[in-house]
Amino acid sequence: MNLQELSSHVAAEFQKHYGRAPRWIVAAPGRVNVIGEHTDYNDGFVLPMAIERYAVMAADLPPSQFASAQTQITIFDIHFDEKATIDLIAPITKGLPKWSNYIRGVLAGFQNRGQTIPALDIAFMSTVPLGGGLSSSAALEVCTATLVEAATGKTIDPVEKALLAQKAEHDFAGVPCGIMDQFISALGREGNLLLLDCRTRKTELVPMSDPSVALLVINTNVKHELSGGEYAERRAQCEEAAKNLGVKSLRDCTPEKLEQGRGKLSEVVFRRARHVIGEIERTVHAAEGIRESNWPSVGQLMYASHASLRDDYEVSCAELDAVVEIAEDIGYQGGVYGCRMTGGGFGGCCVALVKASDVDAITQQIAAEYKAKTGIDATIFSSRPAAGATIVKG
Ligand code: GAF
Repeated sequence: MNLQELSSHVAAEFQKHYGRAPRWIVAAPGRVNVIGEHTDYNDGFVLPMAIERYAVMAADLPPSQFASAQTQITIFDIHFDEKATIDLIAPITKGLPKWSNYIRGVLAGFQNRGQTIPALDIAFMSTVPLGGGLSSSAALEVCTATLVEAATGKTIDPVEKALLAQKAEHDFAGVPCGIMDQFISALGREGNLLLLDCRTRKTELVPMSDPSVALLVINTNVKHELSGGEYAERRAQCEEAAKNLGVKSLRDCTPEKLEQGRGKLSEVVFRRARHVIGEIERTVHAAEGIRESNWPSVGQLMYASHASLRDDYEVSCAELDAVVEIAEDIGYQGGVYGCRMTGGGFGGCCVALVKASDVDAITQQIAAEYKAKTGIDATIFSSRPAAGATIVKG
């Protein structure tokens, strides 16, 4: 479903559920990170792209005759046929159902800015796969923030909006994430990747418009869960490395400096730091490679990124490794330039850079060989770089 079709579908569901047409429709995309993994919370670079998979909300003010509805937000989750209500009288806190916390967190962020949030009736649906490492939660957060902007008529700076959404993830979902996912969902531009310097928060668009290449997203359908503790543990190990090496963050460390300081780090922490320092370099080079359409070079950087995430950072899993091995076997001759796991890891998706003319053959081969190796059906799709959050109606 493209965004137009999805928006129409959500509007129709709103009409069915609430008995009238929505006044606003807003959308925010998920993302795939081309390269630059676990670098955002180390002040490094990331290179994500917004994908044509979206969280969409249709909304209206509640009818004025329902007094009780004037102080609450009602959200109807179309896919799961489930309803959540959020009371606006008191400061917003965590609650049930669990998914409503992403929305609660963002609304609380607006409350903290002193913004009055209107009562709303909302219908919601997302085509970003859940637990697939494609930032379904960031899409929901940024979508919520965009709805508040539409309904109040007050827009906020997109960088502040991304930070507000990130704080929701920290405080209401318990994941101490970096800033990549919310940034790309808020600031993505059609036809472009976003090179984000997570230290300065400066962004640079990197056009990805060469019709001869495509990005394939391969979902292992092994669920990833970042609130399990491993993500927080990796983050703490990076902080420990920076502290022991005497730098503000790993962004300030070179491979030489790391080697000199090796004795100050445990073996595991050394490997974590080696990944981050190498990955920051690879990301900058990959952005150059994309600008020059040097696809073989970008592909090699993607393979190197995967090896480092698998061996040094230890956030891959057997299924992600299986996909990358299959892609490597298909190789350049078969149209694959490079492949790597994407996102937080421990399951979720791989991203592959491929020749556009070979997309169908590669998709079929990866699906068949992945099934044979793991017994699991992969879900594979390609996406052009999509735009960030938008107000579709209103
Ligand atoms: C998750 C986090 F939310 C991001 O901030 C980032 O750290 C990513 O994992 C790893 O690169 O998606």
